[in-house]
Amino acid sequence: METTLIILKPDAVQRGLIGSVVSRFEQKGLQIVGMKLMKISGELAAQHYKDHAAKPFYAGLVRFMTSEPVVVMALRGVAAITVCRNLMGATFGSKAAAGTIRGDFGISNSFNLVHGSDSPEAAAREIALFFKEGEVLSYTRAVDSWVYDASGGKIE
Ligand code: IDP
Ligand code: MG
Repeated sequence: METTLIILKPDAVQRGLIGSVVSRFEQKGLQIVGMKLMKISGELAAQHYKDHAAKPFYAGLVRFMTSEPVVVMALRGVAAITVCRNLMGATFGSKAAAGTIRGDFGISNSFNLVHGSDSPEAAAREIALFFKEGEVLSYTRAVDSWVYDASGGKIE
């Protein structure tokens, strides 16, 4: 099992797409283990996007991400990092495949609805940035016995 950080960006919140986007992840079988509505500070945005600091779009990205509230989620599941990136689609809405979140709900390069960690190291770092100790929960869902096949003694 992996846990990844997902952010529903200000455009998703402003456009009333929180439910639709969260549903994509839930319907896939991912478990929500952390979730909150928050406004990202300039300092937090800078830490989160530190690898992009030299990019030409960096200033606009930080302005966008700190402009209005976001929903941050920690999602857990088998291969959750790759699964979420696949559900999200390519970075630019105009290029993202139909059927993905970005492909179905957006067309912009920068206002692309959702952030997802891109590696296990990034996921651990980003979860620690956005969630305090105790805010990411472990719990059992009754439905997990139908989301995963555990009949053979291991999760498949
Ligand atoms: P990702 O979100 O698909 O991992 P990254 O390359 O990590 O894409 O870029 C982070 C975010 O910066 C993107 O989600 C998007 O909001 C924004 N961004 C990336 N490239 C551009 C660009 O060329 N123009 C404007 N915004 C961009
Ligand atoms: Mg990225």
